[in-house]
Amino acid sequence: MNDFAIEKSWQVLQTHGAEMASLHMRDLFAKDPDRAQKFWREGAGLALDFSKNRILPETMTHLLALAKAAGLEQKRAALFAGEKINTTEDRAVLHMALRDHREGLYKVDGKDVMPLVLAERAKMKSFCADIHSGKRLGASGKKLTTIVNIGIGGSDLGPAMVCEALKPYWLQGQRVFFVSNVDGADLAGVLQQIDPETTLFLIASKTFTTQETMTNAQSARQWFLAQGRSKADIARHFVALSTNSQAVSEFGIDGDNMFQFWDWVGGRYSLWSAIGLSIALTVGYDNFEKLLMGAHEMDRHFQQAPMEDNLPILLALIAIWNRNILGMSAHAVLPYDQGLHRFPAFLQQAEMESNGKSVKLDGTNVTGETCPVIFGEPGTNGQHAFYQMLHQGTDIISADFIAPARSHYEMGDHHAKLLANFLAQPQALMQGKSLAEVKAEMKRAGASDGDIETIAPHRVFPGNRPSNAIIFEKLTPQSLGALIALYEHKIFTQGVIWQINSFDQWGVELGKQMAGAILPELSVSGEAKPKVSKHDASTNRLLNHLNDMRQSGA
Ligand code: G6Q
Repeated sequence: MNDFAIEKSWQVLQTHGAEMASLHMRDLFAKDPDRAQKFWREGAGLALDFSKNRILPETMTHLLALAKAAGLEQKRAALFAGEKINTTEDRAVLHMALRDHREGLYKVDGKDVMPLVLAERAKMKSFCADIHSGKRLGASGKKLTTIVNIGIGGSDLGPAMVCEALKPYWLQGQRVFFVSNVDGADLAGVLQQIDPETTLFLIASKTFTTQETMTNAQSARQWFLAQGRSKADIARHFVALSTNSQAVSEFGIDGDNMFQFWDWVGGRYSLWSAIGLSIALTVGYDNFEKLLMGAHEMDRHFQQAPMEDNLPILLALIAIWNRNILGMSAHAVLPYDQGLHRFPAFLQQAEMESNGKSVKLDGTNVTGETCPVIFGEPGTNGQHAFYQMLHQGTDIISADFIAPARSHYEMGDHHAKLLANFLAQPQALMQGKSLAEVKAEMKRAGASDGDIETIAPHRVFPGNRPSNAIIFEKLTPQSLGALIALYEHKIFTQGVIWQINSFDQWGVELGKQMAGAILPELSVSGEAKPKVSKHDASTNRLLNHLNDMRQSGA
């Protein structure tokens, strides 16, 4: 990393950005018949079309120079070598080891982590086999066919997203539920649907101290006992996925029923670890392995492909261009696949918790912008909701359109219609429709001159709105693994360029602390509480009013 070279690269990009401001992608496509070919890359079973961005080949040259100046290659090597790149927590970042099988490559403090990884994977495999074969039964001798994962954040979003995406692979008779919110509605809603005799609870928490998870876990245990089950039965129905063996044993789960992972697995990068047990139990261990293999293939691609052909790097650089040079503050993730309906929520955490930072690794403030707002919904639903703003809003929002060529649910022309929309939306965003075109179209349709004057401006689409398209053959465990890892490495690459630590999350602490202070002041079950005046006036007023309402039963 060379500060001077970085600064210079940013300047080159700013100048280039100003030159590009007046160009319209429509003209860029018209001028260059090879454009789609030039900005198309493939890797790990995925294809990326980034031609519908406001870029020229030299844009990519300048962006790649920035990545080089920021030391991306060295930092990537440090990541894979297990260096403690999460400096504020003094931790290595090695989720890639969880999807590899080769020993001797991933070391923390000089010690190979693979024997531990492989042993835990073997334990998960045999546990799944025992559950699925009925060798391990519930306390009353029934098969455990319902999985309830209790966890939040990284211990929920990844496995929940994957289980939804891999529904066509669910083992027959197997069901899975995810409980995350401390709002009792979440747990209550699941408890209504399950039978304690056939349910296996997975308490998924890296720290085993998280308020929401511990509250839900305690309540689930109470419910289980209240259903006529004994304390001795708990061992057959509760399993822990954690790094904290002491807290797990204090909760009453013994070592045999605990699956380990390690501090070098970040919460939002943990679905590949024991945190993925809900996935393995739902889709079968072999499919879980295929998910790991898909991600591993992307790891290899990220490590080995030249930077100019490297999917995660390209995706990151385009995002940097849109965010830092063209000033776009939001990015939409738009999967045209119902199975991926939780993918935007997953990425919302992965990207915003990782890169929503404003202090650099050296403790100084960042000077430009970092992570944009990430949001999204599956297509075509989003089209009937917020796409209006994507097409005609005052903010320009970049987007990733994601789609498989084939569906697991080929039914008549459903998938062709889905794909037609997947193709049309980015096309419309890119091309737009000018006032002259709108007027001509209205005239052809027989509109009066008066109508044309009043309505035409509302029907103009400025176009020139950027998007990437990511396609693959089918949503399988393997392609899903590759897709998730693509984004993980995109996030890493952006963090390197912004010079921030993508792997801590101090921003979630303050609210937690304050909630801890407020909790004792709240009426738990309608009991009277003294008036509170020690907070800011707004918090005092809200708290006192809530207590009044809780006490009066209103
Ligand atoms: C993820 C975050 C966060 C974490 C949850 C749950 O990277 O650290 O989302 O996963 O707060 O934490 P536990 O797994 O420790 O319960």
